Amino acid sequence: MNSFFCQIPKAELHIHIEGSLEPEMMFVLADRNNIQLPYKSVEEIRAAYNFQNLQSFLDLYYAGMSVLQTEQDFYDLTWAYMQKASAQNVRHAEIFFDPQGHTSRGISFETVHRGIYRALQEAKQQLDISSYLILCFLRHLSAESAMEALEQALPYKDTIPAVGLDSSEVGNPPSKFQKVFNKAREEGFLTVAHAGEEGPPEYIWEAINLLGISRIDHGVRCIDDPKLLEYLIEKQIPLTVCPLSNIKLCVFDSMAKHNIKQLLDMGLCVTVNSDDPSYFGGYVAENLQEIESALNLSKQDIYKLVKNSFQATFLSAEEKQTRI
Ligand code: ES4
Ligand code: ZN
Repeated sequence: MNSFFCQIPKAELHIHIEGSLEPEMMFVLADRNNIQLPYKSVEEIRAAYNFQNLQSFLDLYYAGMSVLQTEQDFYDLTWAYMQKASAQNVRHAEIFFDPQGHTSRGISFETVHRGIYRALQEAKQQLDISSYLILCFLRHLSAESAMEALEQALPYKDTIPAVGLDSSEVGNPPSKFQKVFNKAREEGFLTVAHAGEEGPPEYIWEAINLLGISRIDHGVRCIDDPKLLEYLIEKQIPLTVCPLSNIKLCVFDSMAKHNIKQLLDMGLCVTVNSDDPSYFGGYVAENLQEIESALNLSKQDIYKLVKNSFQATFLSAEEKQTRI
């Protein structure tokens, strides 16, 4: 790893905490909780991470979560990510968690939240990284299930500034969750949504017009809609792009074909993020390094990307200055 990509101060805005579960920790937690994994070694797990599309990844991602059982497990998971983020000079992180992936297995919302949030508080104290939590609704489940997750989050509202939308995109448009997002906004949550990862530009329009989003997660398929491009540029709606994720999930055939440089040159507010770093082979610094070499980015391009990352946070203007 080239130290420049590690040392440059950055914010990370698109990281699923469950997607930072490294195979080594998966074995430790499986042992601790007496869970039998369908793998014999760390190498065997890594070898299984060969995905054809988003769904083939999600199948392993949900299976991997099964080792997360206790508050301590969620703490350990989150603390490990924050240490990694600290080593890469991430100054601020906005972190997704998938409560329905846990409550559906009988783990309480409180257990999940307490473990994650305690690690974030300690990271602020000990590592000087600020963070926000974003509750993601699983879009392959019903709107009623999402509403239930929102209700469960209300007592913790002060510690969860935003809600988002993730999981299987195609066939589960943002419009399916309009009511839930309306309620979330009434309750004071900011909103984001995964859109235009595998799904069409229409899903990005829906996220903007029906869900009132402040940011789009992925959004790379905006390239197919000139009117949408114009709108995203004019309003400077940020895209949280995840280059290694897009290659691993075959959204682009190779990094050389990724459109992030094109979007940047057109004037969109694009940022670089890791998505599910354990599954996709790198944290945010590796993502920056991979696009730099594949797309011939200049130092100016890298500065612009990390500047955008702070611009696109939910921090106030004053807080942004103190983090950079
Ligand atoms: C995800 Cl890459 C991606 N896309 C949609 N949902 C997700 N959940 C975790 N990673
Ligand atoms: Zn994601």
